[in-house]
Amino acid sequence: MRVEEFIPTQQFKAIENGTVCCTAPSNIALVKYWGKKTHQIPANPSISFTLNNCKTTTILKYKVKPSKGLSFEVFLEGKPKEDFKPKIQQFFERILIYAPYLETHHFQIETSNTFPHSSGIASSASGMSALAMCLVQLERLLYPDSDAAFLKHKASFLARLGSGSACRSIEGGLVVWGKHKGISGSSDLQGLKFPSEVHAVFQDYQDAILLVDKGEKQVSSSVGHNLMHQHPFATQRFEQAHAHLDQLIPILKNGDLPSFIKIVELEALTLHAMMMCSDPYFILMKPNTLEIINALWAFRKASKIPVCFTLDAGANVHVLHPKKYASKVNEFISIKLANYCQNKHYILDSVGKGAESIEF
Ligand code: 2P0
Repeated sequence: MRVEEFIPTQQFKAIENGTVCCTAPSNIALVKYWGKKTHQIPANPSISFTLNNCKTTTILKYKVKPSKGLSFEVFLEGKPKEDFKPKIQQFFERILIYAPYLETHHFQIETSNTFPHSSGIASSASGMSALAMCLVQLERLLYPDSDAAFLKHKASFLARLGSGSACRSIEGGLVVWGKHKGISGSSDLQGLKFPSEVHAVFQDYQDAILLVDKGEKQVSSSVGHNLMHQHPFATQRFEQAHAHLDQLIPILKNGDLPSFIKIVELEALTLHAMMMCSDPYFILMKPNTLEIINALWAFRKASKIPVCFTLDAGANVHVLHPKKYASKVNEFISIKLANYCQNKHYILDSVGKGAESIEF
């Protein structure tokens, strides 16, 4: 789709006030998005598993107002959340051309997460995708002729402008974002449900999220993305991401887990290697991140269970494994790996279905 197709051409219906509600999950990238061009265009394609349990629910209340301009309030778990406002203001400004009704209504945004806000789990992916889903639900009412499939594309398109990785949280299962020559329909503008055949083992893959550090990150993802502009290894990295996606396509079809593990772990370590050799350099892993990785490698070697790790832009470790090994892996986590987590906290998650609207 082209950008222009997301700009409404008709006048929207007048609706005085109302409420919509949506829920959207977080996602975990297998091939990472790290580096972007202007207008939230990724420097390379990425692919992720949509999660099931780590979710944001957003209630959006809207009311027509007499004068034009952006006007909104934000609440997290029922309390006013002033520090969320700048990011939402920027989001609304970016999408105003695609959502002109933002200027004619006052909005009350009430959001809550199934995971603790300070857990280090990317709440921007689930938060921005839940908000984008709410906006297209409103759009469905304001433009009653809108097509449901178009609105799903638009939710992902809008979510990307809030936070890049959020565009991968609208659809379920495996989602690709960014143009890739081997994936028909892939686009820099929005996420696409991975269109090729996926082996049964990946349909219900498990992700145990080990909460190594729940504190605020020292370097935000936005700063990290920007550091890829002058990065000495940027070109090679972006080429590597394309190559990894090429290699993953047959692996996702045939369920070749050793090859899957090699790419996923290499992607995680490359992401952090990029951070460690940017200017300025920084480290988001903590000593316990490495303790977990080493313990996991020893467990995999001894048990022959095809379990692997990936990392987000933080110290937490995502332990990925097929469902049939969940009880053995979870036992290992509770006995051994939980000791490396802050307050022994971890979250058991799995591949989920994506964002949904909820009758309110
Ligand atoms: C990803 N991350 O693919 C990568 C891997 C973190 C590490 O996308 O600036 O919050 O809002 O577009 O999406 C985190 O970056 O950045 C991210 P913005 P975002 O999931």
